[in-house]
Amino acid sequence: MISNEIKTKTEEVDAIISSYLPKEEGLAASVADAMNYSIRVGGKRIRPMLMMETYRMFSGDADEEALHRFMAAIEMIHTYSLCHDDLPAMDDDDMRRGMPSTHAKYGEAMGILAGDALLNYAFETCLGCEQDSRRIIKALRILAQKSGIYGMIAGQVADIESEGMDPSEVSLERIMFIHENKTAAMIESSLMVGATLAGADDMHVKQLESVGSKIGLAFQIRDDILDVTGGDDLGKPVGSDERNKKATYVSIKGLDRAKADAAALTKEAIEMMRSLPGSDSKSGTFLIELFTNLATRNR
Ligand code: GRG
Repeated sequence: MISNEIKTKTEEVDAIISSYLPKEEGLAASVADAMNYSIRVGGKRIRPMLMMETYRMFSGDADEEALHRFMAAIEMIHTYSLCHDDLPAMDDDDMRRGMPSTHAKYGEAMGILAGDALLNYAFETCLGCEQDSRRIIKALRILAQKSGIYGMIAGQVADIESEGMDPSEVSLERIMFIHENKTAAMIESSLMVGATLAGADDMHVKQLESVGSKIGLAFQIRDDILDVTGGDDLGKPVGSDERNKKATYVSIKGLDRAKADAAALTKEAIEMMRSLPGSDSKSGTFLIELFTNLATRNR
């Protein structure tokens, strides 16, 4: 059953991430503590899991050191974005992953610094790799671009700027831009970095970018749906988008259409995956099942 496989792989991913976390010692002990809390407090570990399985689908060689470092790095970048998103200047959320958010536990200054430190430490972790290859440079470029101002940050900026708008004036096009950048860019990056480290050719990496875009969009639509319908153990309050008068994919298109669109995007992504080498391998099969699971998840 996929849920058992996900559980086993989450434990594997957790062990890998843990092995790259900073030591809580010396002058930076307090920030390292806040960084480690933010990561260890929970999370589905979807991005490193997607990276690991894509790497294996493309038959990455046995030396997985680079892969492990990039897996830890993508979770650090994702976690930094959550730390900063929860700050009073942004979403001002006191709960994240079912526990006090970083700024709620450590104070605002440390919430900012832990996020900054996680972002920097992500790249330090990748650059600590023994190997020094072209694949690593390419993977670093993808990771930096997809999390930067032409990726995740662009989505966050557009989202913040929408807050001052009347929700009825926020177009679907704008919502799609936000989702494509804020959410899908990091999912794209996970698949693209996994394949790049395994030595996949550029054409296949490009195809994975489209797969990630569709899966990322479906993942975010599901997030918007769960904000309305609730789910199991979400770790955050339900109905926050409506309370904050936030236009979402669901508020524009309605619940039924949103569900149908998430299913259609997932189907398209799966069809695209099936045309890639290794898609019938163990990892390819797992990824295809995971895509469906993500678009129908309850947390
Ligand atoms: C502050 C630069 C900056 C960016 C923030 C990621 C983000 C951008 C904001 C968080 C809020 C949000 C709903 C983002 C959309 C992406 C998303 C669904 C994030 C949550 O990802 P999950 O469900 O979280 O994988 P876990 O906790 O499981 O890791």
